[in-house]
Amino acid sequence: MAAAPGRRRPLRAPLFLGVALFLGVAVAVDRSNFKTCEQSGFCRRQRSLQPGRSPYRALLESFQLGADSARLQLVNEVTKVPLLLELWGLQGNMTRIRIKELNPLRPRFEVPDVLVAEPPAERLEVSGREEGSLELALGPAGHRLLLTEKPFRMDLLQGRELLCSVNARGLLVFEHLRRRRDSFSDKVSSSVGSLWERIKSLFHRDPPTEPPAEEGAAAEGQEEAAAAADDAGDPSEKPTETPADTADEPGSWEETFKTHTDSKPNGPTSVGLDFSLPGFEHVYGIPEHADNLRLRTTEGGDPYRLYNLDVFQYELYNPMALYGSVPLLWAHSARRSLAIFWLNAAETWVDISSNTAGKTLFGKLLDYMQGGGETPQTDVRWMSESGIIDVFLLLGPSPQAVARQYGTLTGTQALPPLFSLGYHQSRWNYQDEADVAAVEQGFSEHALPCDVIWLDIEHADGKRYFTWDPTKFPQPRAMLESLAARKRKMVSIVDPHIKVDSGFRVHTELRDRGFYVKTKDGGDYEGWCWPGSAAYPDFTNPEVRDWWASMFAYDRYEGSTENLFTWNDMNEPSVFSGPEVTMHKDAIHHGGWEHRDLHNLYGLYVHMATAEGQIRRSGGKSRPFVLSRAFFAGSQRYGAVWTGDNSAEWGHLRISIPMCLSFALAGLSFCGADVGGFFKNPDVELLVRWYQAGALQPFFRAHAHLDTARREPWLFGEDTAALVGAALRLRYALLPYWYTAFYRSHRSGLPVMRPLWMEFPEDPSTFAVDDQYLIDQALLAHPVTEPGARGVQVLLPGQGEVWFDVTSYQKHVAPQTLYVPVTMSSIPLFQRGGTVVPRQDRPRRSTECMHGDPFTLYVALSPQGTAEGELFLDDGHSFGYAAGRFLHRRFRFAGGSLTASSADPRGSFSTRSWLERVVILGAGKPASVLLRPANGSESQLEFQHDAERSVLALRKPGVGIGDDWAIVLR
Ligand code: NBV
Repeated sequence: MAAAPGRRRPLRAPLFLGVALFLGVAVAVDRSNFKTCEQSGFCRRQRSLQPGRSPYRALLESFQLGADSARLQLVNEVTKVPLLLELWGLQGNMTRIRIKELNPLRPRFEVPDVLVAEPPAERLEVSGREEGSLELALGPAGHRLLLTEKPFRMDLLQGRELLCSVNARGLLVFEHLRRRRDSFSDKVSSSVGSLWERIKSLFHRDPPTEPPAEEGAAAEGQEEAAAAADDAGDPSEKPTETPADTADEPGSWEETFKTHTDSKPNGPTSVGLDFSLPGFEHVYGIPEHADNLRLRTTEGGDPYRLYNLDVFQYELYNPMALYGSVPLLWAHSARRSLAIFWLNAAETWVDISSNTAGKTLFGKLLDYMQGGGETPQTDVRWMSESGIIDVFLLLGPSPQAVARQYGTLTGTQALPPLFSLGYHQSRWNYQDEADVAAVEQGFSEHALPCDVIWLDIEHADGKRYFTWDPTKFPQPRAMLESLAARKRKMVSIVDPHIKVDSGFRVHTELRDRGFYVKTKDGGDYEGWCWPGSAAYPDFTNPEVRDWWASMFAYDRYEGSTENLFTWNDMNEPSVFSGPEVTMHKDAIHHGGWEHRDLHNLYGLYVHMATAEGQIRRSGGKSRPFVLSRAFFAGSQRYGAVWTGDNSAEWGHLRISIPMCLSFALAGLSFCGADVGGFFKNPDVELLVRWYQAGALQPFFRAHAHLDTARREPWLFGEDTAALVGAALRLRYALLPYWYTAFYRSHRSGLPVMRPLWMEFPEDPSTFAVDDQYLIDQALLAHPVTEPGARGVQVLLPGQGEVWFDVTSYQKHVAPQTLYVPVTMSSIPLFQRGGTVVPRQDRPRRSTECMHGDPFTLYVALSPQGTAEGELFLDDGHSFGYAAGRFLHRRFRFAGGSLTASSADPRGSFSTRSWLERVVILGAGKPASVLLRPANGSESQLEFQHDAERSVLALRKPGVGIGDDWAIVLR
């Protein structure tokens, strides 16, 4: 079935025509639509400053020690503008550094609503003082912060080990707020026009050939600069009018990109800072980029950009910004992990450099032989357009500790409703109610499990979200009820751009209440998007979020029912007519903040308000499911995210793994990529491989562009349907494990999908792997992502460990790189020896149908003959678990016995589910097997032993899944 011709409305703006014209044609991203660092005024300004010449000095005499924080002033010796530095040693091994203007002309934006609470602090103590430096002891982990006066620098140490230096390269930049000089003073000051050139010549030099930061040289430069500044009068009297930094550069007070002019009424406001990480060669994180898991150095190219953008047909392996941003960067070495969380929601660029970049292993070896060589070091430089500097150093030391630390700051992954871990069938668009019914029936007829059918923008009446197209979807409630009768759900799209139409109630209410984002001139901000002219609710305003949430009440979103959930797309926000396809930076939000200050937060707020709406419509009882395209730090608290508009290409299938892994490192565990690829038509091989890979990723949804051919799994013949069916059934069988993994992530902050190095942190061979990963701790996935593959090379890590092939039960000794031959039905997946994986092996139509089904435990023995695992169980949809209505079971195998006990005695939940089978991998043949229920009499269990594969299968223990028992092998 192809898309019905002529059903798209004619687009009104020429830009729309352009968009529409290239919709069907697969071309790569039009890079000219998006800024390079050079085209982004503040990035260019900051990047032109060379290392080693910091004008900042710490005024040690201003140091004050408070109850739990320390503060002191920094002064820019050129501009004389003072900054306030605040320091905290936070509980749980974190340090917070905040730098703002001491006396700003106006308040500067500080990111709200991202931290879940003010993180509790440890007591600080001054542990040393010398001429020109001061040392602070931070909390019980033995961390010390050494503050150097001139140039200002901070070194964070643990014992004798230097973990991180701040401003060691002298790249602290704080463009203070100032008044724009009028044309008269411009003329007067033209005599000092050359001042800027003089100062620039001091600070914008070619990189020094000698290592920088010799105090003398730097101080000399600063003195020269200060003297030059003094020529222009005493700048400290009127700091905000001092032209003595980059304020006069072109683009500082107005910036034009393509046809768009940014009025920049506040002038230059950017902030930047560098962090040196000795001992670290591997850095990760800062999603979203379509790049490798391990970040690359950015010298000679653009920095990684964090600016939520709707990038049409994004390219792979580059640092361009995409739909979401999380300013969290991880560093990992065999010795430890740490992370830098840069809490700033403005446009941000991140430069990465390294002293080992480009060096071969041989080169490094040569260095070592010639006397040790340099300690490897990575330098990271953050640059943001506005706001303040607010940085958290998460000091690990283990990867798990870093993940936990980030979770305590920004919250953990929301526990998804169980159905949302099932399979989702989407396309742009299912045409009408009959189409939805046919798709639903297709899944039933082909015995393919599916939990959710999705409706894209065409379902609404003229892209008026919260409504239904009266011709195509005249009976939404009946449609939803018939899905509910089949135990399936639906998701409808609700985008944040609202059609400007005086006959549309959603619009008129928002307009009348003054709830839209405003232009710089005070009118409602309007832009072009799918509905034509559209306005954008100001989600940064809590009242607007409250109103939006109220829109999901069953009587306000007419036709909605409790099995209807939500998809927020285009929430970067996407504005077809705006600069870089987004909102003008000088648009005004609640509180008078410019869009510039908080751009990267907009999508998070949309997600937050929508999730809140779903909770509210249920009277606070049900867990929401909301998928969002844009995100920021903390978005994990509101639901799922996906990697946007990918393409039906092998490269896009491959990159879905490192993309979701880097999301996971940034706290966003519920990640997926459009299965099959959004643009273009996948061939059958790619489609099948994508289903197999998608079945092993957290959010599992097939989705496709409007102009692609239909691709429901049964349209490609029986063989394909069978292959897809097998992948779907594997997913469903493993749902108890996925659900438990999500619960564990929700509780701990640890990701569900993990890079290998998180579990094998001391093994450098895992550090750059991004074609395989772990699902929680027990399963290692290496999906096939190459066309025509006959085999895959799987790295099985762990000295002295074993792994079991989940399909063949074959045991492999680690560490090794195993060649695994594959056919079209292969989904390479391994269970780690020493773990227990719960499954529900009865194929069903949807998760709801599996409710009460029995469980099988897969016990994979370690070489020591031990294993351990968990199962979390609740009603799958309510917040009851938070009030103790859950079961959290622990299974342990040791000394020939498998025992079941409670992992958390606070929970209780009654279920009819029972234990159907136990499969023990790596077991010898017992003489007999005894079941000893805690409350009941002992009995013998039937078993089968496969000697060749050392697999012992125990039949029907029959105990309740919530019961305590022991199974003893004799
Ligand atoms: O709503 C239409 C699409 C949607 O299908 C896709 O998943 C989103 O990422 N949407 C983007 C807008 C148009 C994309 C060309």
